[in-house]
Amino acid sequence: MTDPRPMRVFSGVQPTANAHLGNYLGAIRRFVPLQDEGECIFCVVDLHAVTVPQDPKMLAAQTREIAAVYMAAGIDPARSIIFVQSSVSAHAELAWLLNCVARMGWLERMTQFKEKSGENAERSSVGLFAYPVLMAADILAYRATHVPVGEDQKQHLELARDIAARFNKEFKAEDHFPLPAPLIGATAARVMNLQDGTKKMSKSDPAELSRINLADSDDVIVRKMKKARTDAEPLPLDVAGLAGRPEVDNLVGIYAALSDLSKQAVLDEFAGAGFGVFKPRLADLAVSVLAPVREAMQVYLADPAQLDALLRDGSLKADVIARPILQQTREAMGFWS
Ligand code: AQP
Repeated sequence: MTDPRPMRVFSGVQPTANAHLGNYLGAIRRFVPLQDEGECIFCVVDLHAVTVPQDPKMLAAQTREIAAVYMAAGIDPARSIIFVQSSVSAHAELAWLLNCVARMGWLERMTQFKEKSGENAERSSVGLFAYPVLMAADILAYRATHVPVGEDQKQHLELARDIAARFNKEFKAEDHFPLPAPLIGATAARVMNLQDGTKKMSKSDPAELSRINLADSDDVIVRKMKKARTDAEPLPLDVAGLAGRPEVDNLVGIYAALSDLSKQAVLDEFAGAGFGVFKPRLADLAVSVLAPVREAMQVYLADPAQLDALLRDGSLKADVIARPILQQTREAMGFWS
């Protein structure tokens, strides 16, 4: 059945250091064309960032950096709402209400918590455990219908749907929260670590060579591509030949996403070639796509007062949408007001 509601898109990126190629291809770049399809709300999710330790001296700068990345990538603050999560209190308030709807067992199944907490689950913050409920609140505070994310967030999106459905049922408020649909890209949904194709590219990996940061200079991009791990075989004829070669599969996927081609189309061009040929072409392509984004980011970051004014304006607009939805949620739960 076609969803009768107008499309409202919500997504967020954490202001942890080093926004990278995975964030860009898996999420941020895909936000841009959605501006032609529906109302778009893009958030710098600083409340998520502090679920792991952040340097208080850096957090505000990192927040501005993600806002600059959004605009440098092509999100237009005149058409879309760009704002900082902690500046709209409905996120934290709704998260508490939804914490009382979500079940412990649901959260215990979240693989990202297991990965991020590792051996040390007992020492992790309660916030890291409850993070997916805050993410559900982020989305449901706007009754968003569509959420563009990388594949790593798919499980959290399913949880947001479960929380919405349980709320609607428990409080007999059918359709109070729409069930948000994930929008996961066909290519680069999971960009992998350049040194280990079995791990996703991540901001928190201590190895700089594992990722390409959006702030990297052209020379650094070229060097990281050159040093990306591969194997001794040439590129295969077809996609089936990428099986069991995760690093090669990843580089072909990155090339495909950067050039808006399928992996097969990339292989049609490079089948039989060695990495001495492929890597310089990939590096040139990455530089041609990422350099304009980096340069535009630098322009936005050079005027923090203007950036802050845009973010404040975005907060006001976001609050106008979220506040009544929070109020209706309180009423459905029977709170005094
Ligand atoms: N490797 C990736 N490939 C494709 N998409 C990715 N995303 C993240 N990594 C990849 C998508 O980027 C968006 C913003 O991510 P985030 O800032 O919320 O943080 P994350 O998913 O936790 O990303 P990181 O890099 O792994 O951060 P750390 O290391 O701090 O945990 C999301 O849509 C995400 O799917």
